[in-house]
This record gives sequence, structure tokens and C-alpha cells, in this order.
Amino acid sequence: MQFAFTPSKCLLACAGLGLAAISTHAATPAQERADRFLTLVNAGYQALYRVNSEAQWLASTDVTPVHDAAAEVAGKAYAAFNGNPALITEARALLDQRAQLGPVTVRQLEQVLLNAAEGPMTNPDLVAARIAAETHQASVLNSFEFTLHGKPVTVNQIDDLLATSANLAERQAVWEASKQSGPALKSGLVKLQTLRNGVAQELGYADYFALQAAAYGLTTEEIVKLQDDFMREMRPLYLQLHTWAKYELAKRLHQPVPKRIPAHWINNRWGQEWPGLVEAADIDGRFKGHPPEWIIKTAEQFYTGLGFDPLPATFWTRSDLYPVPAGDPRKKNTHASCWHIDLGSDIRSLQSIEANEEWFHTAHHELGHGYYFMSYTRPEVPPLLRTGANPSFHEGMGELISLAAGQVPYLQTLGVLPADFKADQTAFLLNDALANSVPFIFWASGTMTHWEADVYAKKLPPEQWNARWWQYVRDFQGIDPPAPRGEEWCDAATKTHINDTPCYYYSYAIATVLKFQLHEYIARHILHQPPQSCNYANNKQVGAFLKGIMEKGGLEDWRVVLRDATGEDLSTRAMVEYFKPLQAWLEEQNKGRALGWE
Ligand code: X8Z
Ligand code: ZN
Repeated sequence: MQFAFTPSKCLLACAGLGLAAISTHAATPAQERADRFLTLVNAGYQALYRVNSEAQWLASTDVTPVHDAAAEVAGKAYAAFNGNPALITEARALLDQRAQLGPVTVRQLEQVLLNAAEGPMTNPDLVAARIAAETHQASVLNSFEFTLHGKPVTVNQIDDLLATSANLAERQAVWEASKQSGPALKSGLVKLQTLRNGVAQELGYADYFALQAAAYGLTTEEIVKLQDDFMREMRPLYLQLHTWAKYELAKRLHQPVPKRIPAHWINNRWGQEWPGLVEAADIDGRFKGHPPEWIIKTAEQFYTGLGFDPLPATFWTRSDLYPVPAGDPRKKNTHASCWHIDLGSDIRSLQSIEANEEWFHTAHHELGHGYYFMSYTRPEVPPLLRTGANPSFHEGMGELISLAAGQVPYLQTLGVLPADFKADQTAFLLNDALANSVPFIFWASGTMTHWEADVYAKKLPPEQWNARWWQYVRDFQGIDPPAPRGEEWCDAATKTHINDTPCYYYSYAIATVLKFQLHEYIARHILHQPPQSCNYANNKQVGAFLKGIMEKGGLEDWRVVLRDATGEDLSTRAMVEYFKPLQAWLEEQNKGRALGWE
């Protein structure tokens, strides 16, 4: 995930750039002028990026007024360079001569303008106000203390309780506790709605959503349509899964079968993933007993097994990987992220790892970002283009590896599952659909994307925010709140990304779709094994395939990268295929049951 006023947090990275910015395109006068310009911009960008990330890192790992103040100053210095009006004018003038420039030069100039649009110093007061508001919002978010029955409770504890409690009253109390941060974050988000839209409009974007969509070369309408297409294509499977899940939960909780699923019945605070529903595939307990270090070391080993280098030594000394110990007053961001601090070799991750299945997957996800950073940090990729092919590629790599690391034969080699474990294939596929993929699309493409498009592109008034949120949760996800949620709540703001990575979440939906395309390609063309049951572990050809994508960074258009890698455009085809064996099984289980929630 990424920062708002920096191009990226997860995507937060060169050393020795000198030649990196210089194109090999035949030296037209425009090209020479662009080369000189980009040498300067790349150097300044990388230097300020580092200053800013160092300050943001401190503010996120140790929330104090001093660190907040330093983060705000660094954010302003970063914007003062990237949003400098002279820099905007020159990038635009050069792009007017794009026919005389090499493609990598054009991509860098476009990136210069995208970076400038986050903090355009054509309007310094607006930029300063935005940075102050972003810093404050992050501080409130990262230091928020949840309470349960009057006592402090950590986010890990909330998640553990939702994963284990069978007591509905207790589940509702825990779920409600998880929504306490919304009201504390609402006023900041109201200010940011205007300020984010204001900065985007300064360089000619309709609104902040449109600016983020531009990172894909798409419009807001195109992004939203893509998400709606995902949901339409996955809907038959989702209806079956939703029905199966609500019957299963009603049975477990000794309740009548509802039309929609009450939010506190689900193990995830937002119903974004539905883990723990399939007993025969519930392996969470098997991670317990390992030290948390084992989780992250095992994740690194998956990547080194594929042929990637070990993480840099400073990853281990500078990262902040474990929960703050009980009794320690330090406050830190509890949501996982990976940072490319200097766009070079300083890579860090911020996590709160405990030994369970969720953190096992999250650690693999975060190192996907780390290995993407490492792969494109090379002289051929100028600092401005040390990004994913698009943000979804960045999110998709770790998701892919997390899928691979969750396979039974691999878990057997790790000793998480016994060597003689006989997996119920249907149960594992069902769990994969529920816990990692299908309900997630309806949350990410549906609720998150539509709500943010409404807030930014349609300027939804704040007094309608919570009603709209729950309308989308109900209509897209088929989930209801345990009790009515009025506008005194701001339940959207309880989700980290709504505050610190706005108009980004569709990237995770695209990453999920992409994950299945890459996975199918690997299974069929490299491993020659069925996608539902294959093992990447220690396969260097798989590593070379992934590295081939990642080392390009932002040098090429993402559509070309995808087509070159898989022979196909972005499509849910592979995802639908992957889960095809489930459809018939679910239809049989759901025979006689009413599907859907209308
Ligand atoms: O935020 C994340 C990562 C960090 S980029 C842990 N994810 C989304 C979330 O938790 O909501 C991974 C999948 C979805
Ligand atoms: Zn991520």
C-alpha cells in the first residue's frame, strides 16, 4: 500500500543513477534537453524521497508529536521539489515534443507530472494544508486505542477474538469495538475530501479518484466499469459461496438462516475475507507454537528458493516486524506495509507479526513488495520508474506467492502439516475461494471502490457517508450490520486505506484477478501441473519468470507487460477456471436453498 502525498509507501526506493535517466534514443535536441532535465529530476526525486520516507517511517513506527512535526516538514520538502512549477512547465513542454523522445523518457516525464499532481506548488497553501491534514490523519489512525468492555484491546486481539469466539453477544461487542475509530477519523477525512480533490484539480484532473486512475492510464469510469465487470463475471460463484456460508454460519451459531450475513458473524472486521469457515481446511492452529520470527524467515525462504537474493542485512536491523510489547507505551501503525526507503537497498517492512495463518499470508504479501523493489533497483531503471508496472502488479506479486505458500505439499515440507496429511481438495479450494479471493472482489471492487468514487468523484456529502457505506456493503457484499449504523459512525474510516491510501483499493481487486492469470501461466506452462494443486517451491524457472516481470519496474505499459508475460489481457477467465470444480459442488450443497439476498 502506498502513501498519499508520496507516490508510494509499499511503493515507498537508486544510487548511482547518473546514466540511468539518459535515454538511448537518437539524440534529437528535445531528447538532449529531456536527458539533462531528467538527470536533475531523478537525483532530486530520489534524495527527497528518502528524506520523506525516513520521516514517515519514524512517524508510523513511533507516533509522537515530534515525529508528526518532522513528517509534515519532510512532506513539504518533498512536495516543494516534486510539485515545483518550473518542473511542471518543463515536463509539459517536453511532452509537447513527445514524438522526438524515446518511450522511457516519455514515461518518466509522465511520472514527473503524476508526482507533481500530488503536491502542486502552483498552490502552496493548498499543498501545505493537505500535508498537514494527511499527517494529522495518519497520527490519529496510527495511535488509536480500541477498548473492549472498558479495557484497551489491540487489533491482533480483536482479530483473534473474531476468529475464535462462538458467543454472538461477545462477537458483536468485539465487532463494535473495531468500529470505534471511525468517529475520531471522520472530521479529518471530511477535510481531506476537499483537499485531495483540490490538489488533483490544480493540475487539471477532475478529482482525486481521476488522478489515481491516471496511474493506470484509465479514467474513473473505466476503473469503475472494470470493477463492475469483475463482479458480474464472479457473481454466479459468489452467490453460491454466500449461500453456503450463511447456512454454515447459522448452523454454527445456532441461528435462523438470515437473508444477508450479519457482519459480526464473519471473522474479518469488514467481511473482506471469510476465513475459518471450512473446518477440513482450517489450519490456523497449526501455525501456533512457532516463534513469530519463523513466519517472516519462512516467507523470505520461499523467495530465495525461487532464486531471489536474500533480503538486505538492513532489512533485519531496520524493519519493525512485531507487535509492541504489552506495557510499552509506543504507538505504531498496526497495518502491514513494505517501504522502499531510498529507492535503493534500504527496504523495510512494518508489521505486527504473530504466529498465525493470517500473518503467514501477510508476510508473504509484504515480501512481494520487497522483492519487487529489489528486482527493479538497477541502473537501467531510473528512480522515477522504480514502481510496479502498475500498483496492482505490486500488490499481485505477494498475493501470488501467498497463494503458492498456502499449498498443502509445501506446507507439508515446512512441517506445518504432517507428511501423511490427506487433504480434502474440495475443502481447500472452498477455503481458498472464501478466505482469499471471491468475497474479497465484492468488497474491493464493490464497497471500497464505489464508496471512494462517490466521495471523491461525486463529492458525496459527509452526512450521507455511513448510509452509503452500508448500502454498498448490503448490495455488493450481501452483509448487514448487527444493528443500525447512523451517521454518528464513519465505518468506512475504520479501514486503513480509506485514510492513508485513498482511491487505491481497486488495485487489490485487480491484483487478485492478475494473481490467477500469473498462477495459471506458471502452473500450466512452467510447472506442467494443475493450477489447483501445484508446487512452486524451489523452482528457479518460476523465479526467473517473476523476476522478468518485476525487474522492468515502470519501464513499459502494464498491458504490454501482462500480454508479454501471459499472452493474455487482464481477465477473470483464469480465476473463474480455477474455481470451476467448486461451482457444481456448491450447487449440490445449496440445492433447495434460496440464492442471493434481494
Ligand atoms: O493492505 C494490504 C496489505 C498491505 S499492501 C497487507 N492488503 C489489503 C488489506 O489488508 O485490506 C492485502 C490484501 C488487501
Ligand atoms: Zn501490499
